[in-house]
Amino acid sequence: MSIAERTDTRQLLEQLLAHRVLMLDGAMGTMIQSLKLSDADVRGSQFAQHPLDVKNCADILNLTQPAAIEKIHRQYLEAGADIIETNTFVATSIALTDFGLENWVGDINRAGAACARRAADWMTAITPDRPRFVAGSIGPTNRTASISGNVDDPGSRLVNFDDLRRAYYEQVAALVDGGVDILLPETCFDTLNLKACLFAIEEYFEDHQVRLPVMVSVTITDRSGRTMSGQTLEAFWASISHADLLSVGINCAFGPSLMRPYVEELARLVPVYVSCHPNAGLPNPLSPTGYDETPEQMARTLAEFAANGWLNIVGGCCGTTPEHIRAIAAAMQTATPRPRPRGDHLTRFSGLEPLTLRPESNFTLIGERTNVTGSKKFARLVLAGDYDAALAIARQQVEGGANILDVNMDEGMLDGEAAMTRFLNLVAAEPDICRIPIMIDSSKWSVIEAGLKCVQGKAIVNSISLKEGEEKFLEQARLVRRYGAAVVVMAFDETGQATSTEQRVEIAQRAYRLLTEKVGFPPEDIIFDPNILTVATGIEEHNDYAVNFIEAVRQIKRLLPGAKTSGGVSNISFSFRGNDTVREAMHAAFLYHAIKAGLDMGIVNAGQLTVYEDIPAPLRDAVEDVLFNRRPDATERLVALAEKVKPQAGEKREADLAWRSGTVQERLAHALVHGAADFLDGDLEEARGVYASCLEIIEQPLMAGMQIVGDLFGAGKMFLPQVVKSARVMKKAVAYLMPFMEAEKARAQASSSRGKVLL
Ligand code: THG
Repeated sequence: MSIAERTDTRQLLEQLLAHRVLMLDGAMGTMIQSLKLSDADVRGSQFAQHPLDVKNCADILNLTQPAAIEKIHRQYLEAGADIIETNTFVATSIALTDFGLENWVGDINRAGAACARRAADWMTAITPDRPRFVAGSIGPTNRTASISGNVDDPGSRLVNFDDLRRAYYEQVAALVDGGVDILLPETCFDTLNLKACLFAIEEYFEDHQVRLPVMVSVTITDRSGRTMSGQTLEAFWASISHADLLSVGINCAFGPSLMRPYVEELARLVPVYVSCHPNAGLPNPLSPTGYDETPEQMARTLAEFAANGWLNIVGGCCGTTPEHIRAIAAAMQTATPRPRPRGDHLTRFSGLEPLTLRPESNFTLIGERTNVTGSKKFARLVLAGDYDAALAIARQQVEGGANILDVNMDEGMLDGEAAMTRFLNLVAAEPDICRIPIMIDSSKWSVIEAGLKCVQGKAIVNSISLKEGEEKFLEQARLVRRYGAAVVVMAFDETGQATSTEQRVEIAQRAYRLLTEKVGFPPEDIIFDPNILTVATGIEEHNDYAVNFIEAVRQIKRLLPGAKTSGGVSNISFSFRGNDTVREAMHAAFLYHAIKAGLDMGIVNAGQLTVYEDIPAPLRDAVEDVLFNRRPDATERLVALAEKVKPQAGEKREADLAWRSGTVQERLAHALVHGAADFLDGDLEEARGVYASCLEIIEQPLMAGMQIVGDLFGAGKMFLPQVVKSARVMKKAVAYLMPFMEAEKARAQASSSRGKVLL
């Protein structure tokens, strides 16, 4: 087949997929085992003297027993397979090293592709109205890029992204050379391995000006529905949704029945075709195939999946035979293929878990403290190599409500690439941290790229810009896309940093056009940062910086559909370094107005956000005078006020306890709004003396407090993490009251039954 013909395969497949469920083949390994080949058969003459044991290397048979492999392919084609998979699951240099066959990658894959090609062409000649296809099977290798191979060092890796990328490139090149129609990375257990494979595939396509359809299949090894490397299915999809895929599916795992919820979820989730090729049930040593489901059982379950509208491509994995494929194919005769849904074009990021920005989503918080330029403490720890303590800062950002973690290692004394790699590999070993997506923050492209090679989730690159011209911008954007990340674009161009509203918006428009038209970047993966610059510096040109940012956000959101906006919030208040009271008031007020203008996300000190409503009125007015440049003496007045609210040097900020002098109702409301449980028990005890019953305490002061929380949240004056803290305090209060309520109930029952006796 010529390259042009192969490039048309996608179209042909899509036509077929529109009309019916296409059949994959079944297990290769199961069929090979049934041949009961001797060691000498496996080695053939070519490998008779090979120094290592190759008995368990099925892929060597492409060279030593090609007729046997071709025959298995024919059996599957006769059973009804439209697509057969090459016998090349192990054939990367990484996995073949176990057999000392790492130098045979090209031969094994070319021969594997040729066996399948001959079989498929033979069958297509018999049934010319029903073309058959060859999918090049690409396994996950036997190493994992997201998990340490050394229990004593969670940051170490036996394989990295570049090793995998190179190995996959070599395999892909040989498979395409050998004549496959489709590439099929399957049994993915670590999304970072898969991302390296997809990267290599794109690289190969670009180098050779060719494009083959790509099918991807993941395996769920965990009954909670996660991949081995810990991602949920939705997080997994976010990680690979950048790739130009024909289909996504699930294979291997525990057989069709236990796959049910995951196939259903995938069918709902992805706007590409869905495949499923399960094992023949659970392993069963007593069964001849080693698995416990009969062809009829499997066909029944898969027919039901198809009837539910979940399937486009179906076949079998471990333990399945041509009999299974025949039964499944018969069951698919009357099946209607799953209609391919339209994409929803929502912004999606992921760590182990997905983060989807929906129109109704709350403001997204990006934790700023894991930044060597933004936190002296973090810098000190990283420079000292105390990564455990550095990780604690990341954890504290997550616990403080960060939805995304910004990581920056730009410090002159550091090897930025090495520090980024080390830190992100350690983060990957902490499920409570790496459940959220990572924002890789650096002004050095090499550091960003080092970071991208460490994250299995869908990350965000922070940042690229037009500072060095269009060519560099486009080159970096293409790479960001190939790594599967979203991107922050700063409002810089060849002339420097944009400060006026017009400049900020114009640069965003120009970047948007370049990204969407020249790179094929989806708008929802673009995040514009129109520069949060410091105000109240005493320099007059700076006075409009905050207003200009807010206005630029408003216009970008209106003019550039789908794109998101973000900014580094703490920048705004650098003039008040050392005075956290004023800084936090500035951040809260700035955010309140910027979010109203459409700001989607912000880099903040998570856990250290003040509620807008809590800023004392005089301070809030002085801050807003500055932010909106409302009077010429705004800065002077804020500076004067700042002196009064400044915490004394060296003194730890005292918690303001003025609220303790309110009524018990006011105190309970305060505790709820601020998520403060320190005085809760005492206040509840006092309330028990004031209110008639515990139920009344819940129904009156506590519910009234939650009402305030709801109102503030509705008005955009509280963020979700703060509301969660409120809910926690509410739960604590109810738990405190519960035993008293039980006692009240018992008393009430006792008195009512006494009443009955008296009657
Ligand atoms: N846009 C984008 N990325 C960014 C920024 C931006 N990344 C970096 C920065 N700006 C956002 N992050 C921070 C982090 C910390 C602070 C400010 C911005 C900060 N730190 C204290 C200070 O410097 O006073 C440090 C105090 C301490 O050491 O504890 O204010 O705009 N895309």
